[in-house]
Amino acid sequence: SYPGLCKASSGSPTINPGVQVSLKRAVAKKVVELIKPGMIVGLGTGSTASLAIEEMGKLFQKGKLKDVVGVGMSYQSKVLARQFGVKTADLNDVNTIDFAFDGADEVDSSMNLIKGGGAAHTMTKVVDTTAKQCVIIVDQSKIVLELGQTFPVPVEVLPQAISPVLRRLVALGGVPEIRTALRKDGPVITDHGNMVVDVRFPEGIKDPGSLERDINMIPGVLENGLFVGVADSVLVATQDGEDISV
Ligand code: ABF
Repeated sequence: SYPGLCKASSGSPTINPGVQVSLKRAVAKKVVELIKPGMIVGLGTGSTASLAIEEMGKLFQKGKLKDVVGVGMSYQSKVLARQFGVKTADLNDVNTIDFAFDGADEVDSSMNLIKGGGAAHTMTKVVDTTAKQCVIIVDQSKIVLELGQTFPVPVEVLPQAISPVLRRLVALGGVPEIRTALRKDGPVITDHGNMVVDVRFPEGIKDPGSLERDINMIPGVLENGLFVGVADSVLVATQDGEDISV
């Protein structure tokens, strides 16, 4: 259960798009308050994390966030950081990540996540798991009773291995579909040159941890979008204005 929070829904909750944007903005403002001077900060990707990068930029301009450095988790977050004036470094040039914020596609009551709607889950998992503290920022529409109810599990796959990987995903009980670009005439290609397969599990995802491991054991799979035990806290913006940590 979610104390004081919206009820978890068993389907896709409807939320007015205008309201949703203001909820994302609210939770983005909240998370940047947690950033302390001198921190190396993992910069998440997606529309909610982008708003947080924008809010960081405003604080930089005011001379706050002294000696803070951001590490982008995707091209999108790197470009935005530069655009908003957030100082950046590459992951390989820092010794640690003190704090990371990131969005998610689904969150369950144990703070397990599905991520990867933006096809960036491989690097986000690297940065989120490297961070000493990983805070997920979402609006209430992302809260679910069980992972996989509204969103498939994204899997990044080496293009040369796509056929055997699809067969192995079916053997795990999945219904895989190669993600195509908006124009539907080609596959989505990740920042790393790979394909993304979205996998639905009609029988449900009863044990996200073992499914996460089983998918990653398939040769040719780079990483999947189940994030089990990665989030240290989740900030949820709700329509009644409360920000609640799950
Ligand atoms: C990234 O952005 C992804 O892991 C997730 O797919 C997505 C969430 O985006 P948004 O905040 O736009 O809903 O964090």
